[in-house]
Amino acid sequence: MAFRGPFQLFGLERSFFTRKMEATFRAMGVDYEFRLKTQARTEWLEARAGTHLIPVVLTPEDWMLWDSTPMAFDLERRFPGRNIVPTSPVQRMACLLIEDWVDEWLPRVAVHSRWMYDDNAAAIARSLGTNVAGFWVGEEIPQDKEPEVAFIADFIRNGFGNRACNGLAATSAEEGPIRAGFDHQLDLLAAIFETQPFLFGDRISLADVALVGAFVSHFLGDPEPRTWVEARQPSLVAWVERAFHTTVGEEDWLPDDALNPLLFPLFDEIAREFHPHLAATYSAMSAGSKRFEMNLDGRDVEFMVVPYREASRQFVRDEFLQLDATSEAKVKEVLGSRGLLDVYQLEPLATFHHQSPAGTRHPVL
Ligand SMILES: N[C@@H](CCC(=O)N[C@@H](CS)C(=O)NCC(=O)O)C(=O)O
Repeated sequence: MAFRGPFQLFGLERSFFTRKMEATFRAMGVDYEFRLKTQARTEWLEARAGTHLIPVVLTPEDWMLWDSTPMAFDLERRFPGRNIVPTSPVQRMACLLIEDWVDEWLPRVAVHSRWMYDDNAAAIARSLGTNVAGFWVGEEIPQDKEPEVAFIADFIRNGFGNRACNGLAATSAEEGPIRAGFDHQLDLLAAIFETQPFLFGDRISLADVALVGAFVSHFLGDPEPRTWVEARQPSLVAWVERAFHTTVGEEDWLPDDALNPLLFPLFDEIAREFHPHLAATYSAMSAGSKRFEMNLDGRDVEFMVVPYREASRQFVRDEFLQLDATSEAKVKEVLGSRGLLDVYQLEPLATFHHQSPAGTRHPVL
């Protein structure tokens, strides 16, 4: 690479996707600097990146990028040999299916556990306010900066926190099912990591990295869900610690494109709520709706449409469409036969565009 220098990762310490991107850099052994998206840098960053979302990444060429999945694929092209997306077809598709679930469905647990518990919400709002005011969590804040930290913390908690929970139906009314689902997910993950270091064998993958980001930012970073993990599957604390400190080397994924049989109960879990949710989002977007209701285990639950779901659905779909005939047959046999590809085979929505003035991937108005 002609241009040298670290990638600069702009985000916040308690942000789900900032930590996913950080975990990606770490797993691939790519030189990066974690810089805070402070109030003072916001105008510049948003003008350069064209989005208010975090993280954004300034590349060595001085390009400002956003969106963790395509950025991970960009790193794959830049650093061959350090790849974390499996190259054999079944493992590759399985990795993308799990990554999509982590990115698009675990945020429901993440926002619920963050904002629906008073002590947790207060502590994390303060951490976010601390970062936005220009300080790292744990750093001493000068007395004259205290009002600014408190103001930003209140603003985030009352504005963003409640809105995020309502949109994802992650409110107190859903506490029971969200907790039960998360406990089950922890059980499934712990069972896999008892048999092998990472989801697809000895080598860390993009799906592992997405999980690491979720745990570092929220499930272990937040006091409330941390107690849930510690009570249910404490071995995952050590797994996250190890994975966050792993850089790819010569390790391999399982031979012959095999999947650990323990991944299939995880796929059942992914198909239980997330795939119906993706299908319902697709129908709502097709109808031009901004909200929709879907049935979750007997309950009618209302969600806001998240247009980005269509973007990530198309990323996975495009990977599937690129397979040669032999690979496609194998992927269909192992994953398609279980219905895991159905929602990804729906045609791209004509009204959806990856480029938009809002910079968040939106329907065309
Ligand atoms: N698809 C994006 C998602 C980025 C994202 O949603 N970031 C969250 C923080 S973790 C955010 O900026 N939320 C602010 C908002 O939704 O207004 C990625 O993978 O980077």
